[in-house]
Amino acid sequence: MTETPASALSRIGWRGEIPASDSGTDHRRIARVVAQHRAGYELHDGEHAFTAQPAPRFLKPGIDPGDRPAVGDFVWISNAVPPTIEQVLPRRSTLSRSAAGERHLRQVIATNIDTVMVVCGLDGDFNPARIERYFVLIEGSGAKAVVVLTKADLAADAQAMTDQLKARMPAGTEIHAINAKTGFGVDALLAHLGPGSSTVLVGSSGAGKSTLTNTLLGEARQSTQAVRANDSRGRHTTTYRSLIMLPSGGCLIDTPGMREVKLTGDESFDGGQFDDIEELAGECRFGDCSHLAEPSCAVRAALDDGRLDPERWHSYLKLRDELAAAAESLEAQLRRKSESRVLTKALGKRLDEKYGRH
Ligand SMILES: Nc1nc2c(ncn2[C@@H]2O[C@H](COP(=O)(O)OP(=O)(O)O)[C@@H](O)[C@H]2O)c(=O)[nH]1
Ligand SMILES: [Mg+2]
Ligand SMILES: [Zn+2]
Repeated sequence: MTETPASALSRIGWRGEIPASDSGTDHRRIARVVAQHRAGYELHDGEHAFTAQPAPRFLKPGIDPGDRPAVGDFVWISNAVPPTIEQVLPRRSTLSRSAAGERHLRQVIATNIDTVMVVCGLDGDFNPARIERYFVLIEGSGAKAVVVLTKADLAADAQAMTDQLKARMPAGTEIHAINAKTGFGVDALLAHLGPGSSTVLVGSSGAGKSTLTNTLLGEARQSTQAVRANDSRGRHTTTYRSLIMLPSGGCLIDTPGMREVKLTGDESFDGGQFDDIEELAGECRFGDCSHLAEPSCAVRAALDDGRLDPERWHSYLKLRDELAAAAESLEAQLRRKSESRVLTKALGKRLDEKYGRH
């Protein structure tokens, strides 16, 4: 097979120079991971879709799941049969969350994306606290967060809900109310979906991510399903993440709904999302003010006179505590890992001494 031309790579969201293959092996080329299945990876080189297997080192049990190829990755492929993913190219952004379960492992949602669209329905799905939570998750990803409010046609007053959210989010947050089915309002999203761009859709199941994907595609490629009437919940019709090339030139990653938006511990509030609250807390008389009963508490004063929305305050407290707990468990996990690496090394050394190096 021949090398992938730059024009084809740009169709799959590649920007800039094509790096030289560094290992000196012949017949290596770049492709992008468009989907991951139990049986292997689906890739695209801008011209053709094909399947590939990960190199054996990606399958070792000890490897950080975050280091395995993920949807959105640009990878070096060898032309073995079947083709093998030899190497993951450096990522320009990575969106991860903490995987469900007790072992706090990070799960990569998508890589090399420019924009994360947080999709939320203006029906019973509408939940500003959840959107705030997504923003914390996205903060350190390297991508820009945009809010897409779907089902504007179902809301009694879509504008009022949009304004309510706008008041709560950081100044300058892009919020678009749309009808994902008819495409009303979708033009405003196209600025993020041009050639060379990559966007991932996140949000609850039933929010309208696949409907929006189909509308942008102009065809019903992603299957969609009606939400339950009583709680607006979806039924997880989309079962795996997949990267799709749009007629507008950009790449779009549709994802299954997330039941849980768990922080990984790597996030921070440095993105400025809660600057106003942190500024208020800095004005309290006591540096370690708990904002519960101390005199001259600037936070309570702001809550009392309505400058600070109590829901936003609670959401901040919750996320702050959760972030601290996640950071602690992430650190413990990394410590355990480095300890076990030291132990494995020590064991290897003892065996070498006993039996000699093979
Ligand atoms: N009325 C209306 N229905 C929508 C809109 N967006 C999605 N839906 C419906 O909501 C249901 C769930 O949509 P789907 O795209 O499968 O959600 P996903 O789980 O986020 O991919 C489907 O029945 C869609 O037709 C919208 O903007 N307006
Ligand atoms: Mg879907
Ligand atoms: Zn205080």
